[in-house]
Amino acid sequence: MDCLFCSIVKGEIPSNKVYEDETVLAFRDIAPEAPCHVLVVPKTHIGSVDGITAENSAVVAHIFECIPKIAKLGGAGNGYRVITNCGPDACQSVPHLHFHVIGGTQLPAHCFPEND
Ligand code: DGP
Repeated sequence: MDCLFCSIVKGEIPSNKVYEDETVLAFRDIAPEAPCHVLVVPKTHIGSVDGITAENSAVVAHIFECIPKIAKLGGAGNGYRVITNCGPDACQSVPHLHFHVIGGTQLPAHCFPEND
């Protein structure tokens, strides 16, 4: 199966790596929306939040254990936001589960700034 983030995990496509261990890879987003914009992905393929099961959820727990360290390494000094888009209505563009870690600046209070 052709998957962009699987190719990044395998090193076939280069990435700006922030953190890596045996189950998780974190790398900088190609189109950053903040000074810190890191994507955290499981090395095994899970399509999205919809693909999380009792069998694979340990890797998701591990991702969340790693996120505070990744946020610090990525430059989110004073707080950050963790976002995952799931499915077309949420504009998920890469069908491999990933968590955006966004920070390094003051973020708007709401997802929809017009509600601020
Ligand atoms: P989403 O829209 O939630 O599926 O986020 C996908 C993100 O992936 C988007 O912010 C841009 C990023 N992205 C797409 N292609 C690449 C790539 O080749 N390298 C890197 N580092 N990021 C990518």
